[in-house]
Amino acid sequence: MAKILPDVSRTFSEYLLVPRLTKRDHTVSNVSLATPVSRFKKGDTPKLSMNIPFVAASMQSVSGSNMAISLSRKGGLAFIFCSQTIENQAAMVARVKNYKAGFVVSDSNVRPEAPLRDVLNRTKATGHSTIAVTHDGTPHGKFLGIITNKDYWEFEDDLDMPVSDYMTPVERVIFGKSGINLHEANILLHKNKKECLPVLDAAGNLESLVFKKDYVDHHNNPDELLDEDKRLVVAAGVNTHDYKERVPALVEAGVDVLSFDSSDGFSEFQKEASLWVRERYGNKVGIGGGKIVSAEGFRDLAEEAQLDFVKVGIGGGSICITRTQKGIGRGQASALLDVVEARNKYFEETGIYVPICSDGGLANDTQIIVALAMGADFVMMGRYFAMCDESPTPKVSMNGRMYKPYWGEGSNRARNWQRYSDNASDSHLKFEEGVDAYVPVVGSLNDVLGVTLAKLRSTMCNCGSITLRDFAESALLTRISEQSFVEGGTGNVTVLDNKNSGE
Ligand code: MZP
Repeated sequence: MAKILPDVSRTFSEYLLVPRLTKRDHTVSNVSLATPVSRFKKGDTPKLSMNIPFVAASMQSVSGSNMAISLSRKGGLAFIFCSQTIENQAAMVARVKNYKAGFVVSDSNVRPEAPLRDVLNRTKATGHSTIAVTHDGTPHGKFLGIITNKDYWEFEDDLDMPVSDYMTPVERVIFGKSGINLHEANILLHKNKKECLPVLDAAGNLESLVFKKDYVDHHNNPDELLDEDKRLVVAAGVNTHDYKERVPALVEAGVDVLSFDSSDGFSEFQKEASLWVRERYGNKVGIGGGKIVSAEGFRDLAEEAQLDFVKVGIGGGSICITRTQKGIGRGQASALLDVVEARNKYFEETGIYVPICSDGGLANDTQIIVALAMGADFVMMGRYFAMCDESPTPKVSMNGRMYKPYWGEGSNRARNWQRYSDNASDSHLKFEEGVDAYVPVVGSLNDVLGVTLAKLRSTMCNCGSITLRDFAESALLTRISEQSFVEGGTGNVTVLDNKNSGE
């Protein structure tokens, strides 16, 4: 006979945090938001951690390479979407990986005989104001000089004249020799008051460029997630259909962590796929998966599938209609609490900690904070990031406001990519699990994330904790009635600007 779980399915908005003793050292500047991504043994350090507990969903309208670069620079990760060809996804991964290595392969180069106009056009097209001059215009040709937008005036100089008339020739360029390390390169830039340092091999060929702006950027992004070679950490979504071809291509492109993207991850398909990746790559790449909503599902993915992290949540996503279409799912708070309990039990029994990601359905900053208090090591969000400038979609003006398109991976719009690839296996699709929608534009990731992180840090201090682990272990939550929910908004006042009225 069918069993019925004892409690109803609950959501995050049904809970409030009760403050605990704030001690003197519980200040926002002391808060660390570092959190594990890969499983680890008690006492060990996880192979992969993030500096903030946020990841962007593997969705076409959320996680392209721009989002991946921006979020990794803030200390989180965006899972580059897998609903595209393997080649395109691998190229996006490679773009993030090559974004900034300190030593950048010069991708804007000209020959000395080229007209000045070429430099101008290239600068306009790429935004790069510094262009290397090599004998053949290639990134590793013989280095002959450098030209920047300070060397010419667009409306004064003759744009048909050769670049060699305007460039700073190699004899007058400060350069580093092959083998120089990043610290030494930055010292040279600083001492000589330069913006860009070419690095040349013994034969005078261009190897790479080092920019002052990257050094400054790094200092402005102290939480940046970097690998051992000082390249950005990059994540990607994968599926259980073409993983034998897709995963090798992504690994080749430099991916650090993968996540199986499936609306229901409690399956033998995911187990098989995960074990295949593990057998082939060991711990070289992290592997997450899901989604599940029960202790039983967690145990299967943690123990049998050996996943690094497990995603929790079915049907809560803002664009998701799985619950109404198929009748499966569970309230996100109930699912998370159940899975966290199972994870803690697993940790006690085995000494292995498996991070948990609460995926989807977070409607505001408060719900993010409650999810972390309930024991999620990090949260995955789609809508939140889709609204930012860095998501891959164009801005659209509607009724005087700016919006961006946002659609589910289970919508026909997302699934249609296969029509344009070799694999048209979904062309028989009969029903959708996601909708096609719009979300308001909220601005840059930097600003949006800045506000959320400030609220999170402040709440953690109210709750007497300065690490996420302590926050989850000591959190005291209360369920709220409809009346107390209303009490939480403004009361009996006329609000001038109702943005923060709680309504
Ligand atoms: P949200 O942050 O927009 O509420 O939810 C994002 C999450 O919804 C994703 O991480 C993914 O797990 C889930 N998702 C994506 N597409 C669909 C769909 O089409 C979906 N049903 O449920």
